[in-house]
Amino acid sequence: MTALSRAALDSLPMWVERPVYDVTQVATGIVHLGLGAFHRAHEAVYTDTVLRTDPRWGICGVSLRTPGVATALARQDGLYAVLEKGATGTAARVIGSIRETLFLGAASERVIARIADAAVTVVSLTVTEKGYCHDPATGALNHAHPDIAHDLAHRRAPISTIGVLVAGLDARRGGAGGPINVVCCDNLPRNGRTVEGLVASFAKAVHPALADWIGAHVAFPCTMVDRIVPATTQADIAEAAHLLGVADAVPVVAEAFSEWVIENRFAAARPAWEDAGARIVADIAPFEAMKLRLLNGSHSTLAYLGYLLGHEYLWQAASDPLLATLIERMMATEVVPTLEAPAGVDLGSYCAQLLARFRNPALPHRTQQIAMDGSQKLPQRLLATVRDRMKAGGSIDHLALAIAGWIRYASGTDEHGKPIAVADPLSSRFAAIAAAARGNASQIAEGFLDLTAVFGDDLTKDPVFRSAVARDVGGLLRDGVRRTLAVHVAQRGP
Ligand code: CS2
Repeated sequence: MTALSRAALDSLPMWVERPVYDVTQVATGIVHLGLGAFHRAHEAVYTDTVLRTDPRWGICGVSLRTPGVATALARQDGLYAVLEKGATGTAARVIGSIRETLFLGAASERVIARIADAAVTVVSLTVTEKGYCHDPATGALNHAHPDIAHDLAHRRAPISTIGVLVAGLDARRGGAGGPINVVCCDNLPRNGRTVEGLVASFAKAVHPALADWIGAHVAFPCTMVDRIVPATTQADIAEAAHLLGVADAVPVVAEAFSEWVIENRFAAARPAWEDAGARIVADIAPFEAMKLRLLNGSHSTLAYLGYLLGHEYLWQAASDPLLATLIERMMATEVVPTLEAPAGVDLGSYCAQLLARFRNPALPHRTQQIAMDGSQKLPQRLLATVRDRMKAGGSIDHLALAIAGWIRYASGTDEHGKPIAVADPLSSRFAAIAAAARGNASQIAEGFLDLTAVFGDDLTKDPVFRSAVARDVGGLLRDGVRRTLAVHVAQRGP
C-alpha cells in the first residue's frame, strides 16, 4: 500500500478532511517538545486550523526519547491522520501542521538553533508529568535527577526537557531571537508557573544573568488541556489504512471532545488559536482545578481500582456500577465543593459529561496506561482536593479510597498474586516498601504514606489523613476490591 504523503493527498476518500492550505508554503513558528499522541491530537490540530489563514505557524516537532515518531512523520511529509471516535462513528482528518521533525538524540544543536530562531515565537511542551524532573509534591526542580545533573554538566547536549529549553533560551539571548512564549500543555498544577520556576532554577545554576534575561523576555502562560487520546495500537494503524486507502504509520485516535484554555500572558506573537476553538482567559485557575480534579482525579481512581478488578479498558471500569457510583459520589460530594465554577460552566453537567466520555467504548484506553506514573499525578489529581477538604473540615472518605487504590496497585501484585508492571519513577521505592512489609497491610500503608515526594511534608504527618487511607488499604488487602467497594458504597449512601 502507498504511504501517506503530500503526493497521496489527492487520492484520499472525499470525506477525509485534509489541509486546505499549501503545506509547502508554511513557515516554522513553533518548536514543540514531545511528539506523543496527545500533542498530535490537540495543539497540532488547533494549529492546523490556524494555518488555513496564517502560514507562519508550522510546527517543528521534537522527539525527546525515541526517534520512531519523528522518523515516521518525516517519511510521510509530516502528515498523519487523527481518527475521531464520536457517538455517531469515526471521522478522519489529515493534519499538516507538523512541518519539520527532529530527534533530540541526533540533533541537539539543531533543536537549540530552532528555539533561538527569530521566526519561532512559541515553544510548547507535552512531555508528561515526569518529563519535568521535578518534585511532584513541591514543584521544585530535582537537581539530583540524573538527567538534570547531566544537562548542567553538558549544556550544549541536553537530554532533559528543562535542559533543552534553557539551552535554547540561552542561544536566543545570545542571538537576535528576542522574546518568546513557552506554552506547557501537560497536566501539572499551574503548569506555566511550574515550568517557569523549573527553568529559573536551572538557569540560575547556569548563570544568574541568563535567569534575569528569561525573567524579562519569556512568558509562561498556564493552560488547561483536555482530550482523551489513548496510545495508538496496531488495530488503529490498520483502521487508518482501511479508511484512508494509504498507509499511515503514526495515526492517532481521539474522542470527539477537545478543549484548550490558555492564560492571556504572552511576550511575543502567537497563533490565533482562539480562531480554532481555544479560549484565551485572564484567569486559568478555575478551569485547571475543575479539569485536573474532576477528569484526571476520576480517571486515576478508575484506572487503579478498575485494573485491580480486572478491567483492561477505562470504558469497562467506568461502566462498572460500583466504580461509577464511587466516582459520581466522589465528584459530587468531595471534589465539586472545592471548586469555583468557571464562567458559563455548570459543574453538575460537566461531571455527567465526564462519565459519558469515560464510557466511550470506541476508545481502547487501557487502565494500565492511565495508571502509569501515579507518584507524579496524585498530588494535583487527588491530594490538592484532600488538602482543601481537610482545611474546610469536610469528609475525604471517597478520596481516601481512591488513594488507597493507588497504594494497593503500586504495591505490585494483583488479587490473584500476579505481579503488576508498575511504571513509575519511584517504582523501586514502592517495591522496597512492599518487600519489607511482606503483605502486612498497615506496613504497606505506612510505607507509602511516608513518601514525602508524593504526600508532601504536611499529609505525611497528618494523622486523620493517614488513618483514613490506611483503613482502606487494609480493607482492600483483606476483603478484596469488589467487596470493599460494595461495603463502601452501601455504607455511604447518596
Ligand atoms: C489520563 C490523561 O493518562 C492519564 O493519566 O488521565 O492523559 C487524560 O486522558 C487527559 O488528561 C484528558 O485530557
